[in-house]
Amino acid sequence: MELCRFLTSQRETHVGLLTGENQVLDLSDAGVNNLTFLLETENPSQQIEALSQRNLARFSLNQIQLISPIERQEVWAAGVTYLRSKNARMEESNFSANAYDRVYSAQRPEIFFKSLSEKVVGPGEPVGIRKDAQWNVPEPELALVINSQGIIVGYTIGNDMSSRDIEGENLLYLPQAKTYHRSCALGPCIEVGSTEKVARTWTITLRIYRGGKIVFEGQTTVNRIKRSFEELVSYLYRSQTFPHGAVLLTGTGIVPGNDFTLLPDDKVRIEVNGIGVLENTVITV
Ligand code: DO4
Ligand code: MG
Repeated sequence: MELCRFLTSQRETHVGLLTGENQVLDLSDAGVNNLTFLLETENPSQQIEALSQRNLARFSLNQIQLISPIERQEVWAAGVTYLRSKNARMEESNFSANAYDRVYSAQRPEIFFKSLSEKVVGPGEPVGIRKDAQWNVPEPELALVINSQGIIVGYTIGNDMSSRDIEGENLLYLPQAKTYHRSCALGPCIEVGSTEKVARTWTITLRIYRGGKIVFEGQTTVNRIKRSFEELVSYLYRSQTFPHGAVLLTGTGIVPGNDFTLLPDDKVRIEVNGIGVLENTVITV
């Protein structure tokens, strides 16, 4: 079940359910104006299933605009959870190579703050590359959607945009490499009702287009994530509170070769076969 947020032609924000026929069932027609409220209920799948049986307004996708599927959730990110990420980062940084090597097998995972919800970019909106960075990449990641109790209630697609030269120069620059204007995209919807076992069968595919042609293509599977989702969430929620819930990006397993950098106007297309497609164009910020 794919929960989404969208703008109507009157620019009103509604909560919806994507249907298989390129349509959105308007859950706000049943009085649901808040997606977090649904995710905080005892059994979100059951609630959504009951709502989907009602005779509610429907829109076709070309009548509405999908927006970022979160409300007031903070966005955090786990790092170096795939072997590919550890190796790529050890290559980009002589200075910090040892840190990546150690955190990959350490008991405590790397978790860092990524974005406030109001700064998250939704489907179709531009993502940013920093004007003071020379080496920029998208990081296509499965994102866990977690309620205030620390329970995983859904999954979405995340793009953890990153400046490799800034991170590679010194690990203490990580917040500048990771958290800047338009550095986090989420969407197009939240898949509710899938277990971790199911999510681990999903494939993540990244395609980057330049002038209509593919300039990079890569694929990985969620099952290559070294740590369990429960383990990552338990560290995120330790000595911490999230009254509106949180989103946790689970790390990247796809890193383009060291000679690749994003350019303005590139199109980044991330597909997770259990969720959908998140597509954003790159601009300099
Ligand atoms: O250690 C730096 C960031 C790691 C990261 O974002 C990832 O592995 O996806
Ligand atoms: Mg990342």
